Amino acid sequence: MGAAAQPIRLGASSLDRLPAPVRRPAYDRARLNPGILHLGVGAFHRCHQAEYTDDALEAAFGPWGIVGVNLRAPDLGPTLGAQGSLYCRELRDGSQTDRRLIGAMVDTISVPGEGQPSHHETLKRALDTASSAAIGVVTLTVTEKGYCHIPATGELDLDHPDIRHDIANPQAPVSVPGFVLRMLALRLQSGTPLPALISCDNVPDNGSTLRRSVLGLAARIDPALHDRVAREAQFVNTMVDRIVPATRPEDIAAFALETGVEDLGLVVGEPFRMWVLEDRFDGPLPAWDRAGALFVRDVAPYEILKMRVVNGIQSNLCQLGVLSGLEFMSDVMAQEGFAEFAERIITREVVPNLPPVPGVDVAGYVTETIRRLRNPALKHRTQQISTDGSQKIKQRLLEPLRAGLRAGTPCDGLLLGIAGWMQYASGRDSGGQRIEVNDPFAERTRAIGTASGGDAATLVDGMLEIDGIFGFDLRSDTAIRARLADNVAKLRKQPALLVIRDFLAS
Ligand code: CS2
Repeated sequence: MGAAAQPIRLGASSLDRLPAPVRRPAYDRARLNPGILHLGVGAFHRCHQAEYTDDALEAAFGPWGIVGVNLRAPDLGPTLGAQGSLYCRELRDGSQTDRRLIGAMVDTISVPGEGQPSHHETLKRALDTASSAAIGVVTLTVTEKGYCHIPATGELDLDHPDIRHDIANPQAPVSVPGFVLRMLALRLQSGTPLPALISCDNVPDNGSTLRRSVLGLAARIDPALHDRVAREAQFVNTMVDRIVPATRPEDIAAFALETGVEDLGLVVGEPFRMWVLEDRFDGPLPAWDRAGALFVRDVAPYEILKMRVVNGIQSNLCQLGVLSGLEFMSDVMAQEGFAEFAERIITREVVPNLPPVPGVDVAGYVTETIRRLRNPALKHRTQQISTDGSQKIKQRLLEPLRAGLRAGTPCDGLLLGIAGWMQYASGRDSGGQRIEVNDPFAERTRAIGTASGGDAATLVDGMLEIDGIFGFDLRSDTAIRARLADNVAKLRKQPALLVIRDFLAS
């Protein structure tokens, strides 16, 4: 192949064209049978649980191939489907790159939206697979909003259009809780053992939240089914961690240029990874423990640590980054002031109120987190992290704030991050220019922004009235309202970077 030759598409027949430094699975993929069904095949799953599963298969081979199911876009057909479910993951740290072919995924099913051709057949295929005895594990990364819960309370949102749909049509669900419930119903009907239900989203008590959503729906559909699911289904809480930005066309192009192979399923992440699972499922699981996953009795301390430190910094700074016109998280962290601000909030405002985390040196964890977020090779868009902020800020910013208020520790940096979210969610940057807000609450928050007519206190009051995000406590705290309004006013007067520098100087 000459230098200008077209790259060949990744797939089973082109594997010998992948250059040797791209590591391949050490097990025989031809012998791999499906055993895991994963809901929500995005970049994160492919770079996290699928890699752990590949490691587990190498350590102790078993029937743990992954069938990836998407109930929402993207359609995996043109990417993974056309590649026999093969793809590579690339880890980047500064100038270091490590590439590996992941073999654990064996099939994908993408269900087109309701009303689209083949919706019914594909949904049936997904449900048949999910309820077959071969599948012993169901993992999920469906994003926070996939649970259809009310962020402030964790309860199923019965007004959610997809939930309303599934109450009326339980046999043809469109929501994630509806799909899981239908799968459980089919298994219970046919006497097929129930799989482990393992949520891998950044949702507080993710497994329990899934359980609440599934049971909330079951209660509306069939009380007897509700009782059986409540008694028999095992929902596992987990903490997951690895930064995996959305893959960009530039990443795919660079991979093709350097390897001669085009991989439309490529994912790019950081070397760091962590997975902590609640040790509560009594059936067989892949040997994820041999891949470094930790099985513990109580995941909560790990989850709180991760959500308040790693995600806490991301969600504090991403909106301030968008307001400052900074595209990537690493650009934000490279600006003088931002990284120091992050470290200061975490050490003074968050760490003092964390529960003890067994086996983790929290100070070292914070230093490592700052290093990870500075990694210039990761192109993690501030807009991507800001997406669905309404579903994220409770666990990342509001809970640490509440803990700080209870303990009497400082919380000025947290308040600045929350004010940043409010300004961002209003749909205008500091200079009054329109910004894109991609969030289930966007219509409401933009309307609050417009109605406030530029008055910071009115904006803050309007936002705090959204009890689905903020609950009821903060709106009655006049001091907090005033401090938030002061921060919003500052963010409107000057660039976020200057506000942060003032903060650091104070
Ligand atoms: C990010 C996370 O977009 C986001 O919400 O905060 O995806 C984050 O990168 C991961 O949780 C890191 O483990």
